[in-house]
Amino acid sequence: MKGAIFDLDGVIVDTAKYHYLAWKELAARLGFFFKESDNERLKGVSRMRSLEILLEVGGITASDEEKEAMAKEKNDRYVEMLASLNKSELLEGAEDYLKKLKSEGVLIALGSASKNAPMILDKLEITEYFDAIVDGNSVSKAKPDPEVFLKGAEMLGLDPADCVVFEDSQAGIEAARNAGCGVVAVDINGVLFDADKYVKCLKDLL
Ligand code: B16
Ligand code: MG
Repeated sequence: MKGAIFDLDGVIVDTAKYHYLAWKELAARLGFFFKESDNERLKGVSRMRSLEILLEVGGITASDEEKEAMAKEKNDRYVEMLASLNKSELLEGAEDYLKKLKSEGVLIALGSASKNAPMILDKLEITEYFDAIVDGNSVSKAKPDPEVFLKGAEMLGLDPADCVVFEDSQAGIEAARNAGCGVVAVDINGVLFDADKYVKCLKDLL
């Protein structure tokens, strides 16, 4: 491993709980209850695609303009909820593992679908560990398309085959495979497959 490419939500921090609360509020305003089990379908998925899934669950149709407004409403609320996000919410072992890789000379990139990723890294005070950041602002094709990880490897100046991706979503694992990277699944619930290695959290790698 010359390069390590990390997904954000579910690997470094659990932002999924805030995504869920913000989507649930939007659903309530639209007149339906959005279940936590349905929220599983939104993990690793882009903001717009997440909204489409939510509307499908609620049986609601909306114009593109209305969808833009709804996505903004949800994101404004989500960002508000992240106002007090800090280091204490880093998942177990995340910072120590980043430190370990740095000390071993491994290059580090972020490969996330989130457009809020740079702000989240700043709040967690871990931006300094990253040699490259690929997020929802810089990719056009969602996982399982390999774009996010190919770009990450390219920004690190490495061959994808020399990079290992750390992912908590099945679409992300497939994206890593499609990119030709190695892949470690961060799999709390034991539901992921097709990875090279499985851990519950990054602490297991220390
Ligand atoms: P945003 P990841 C993903 O992060 C989340 O898992 C997913 O639930 C979210 O919809 C997506 O980011 C977009 O996030 O609305 O902040 O742009 O797992 O790819 O780090
Ligand atoms: Mg994730």
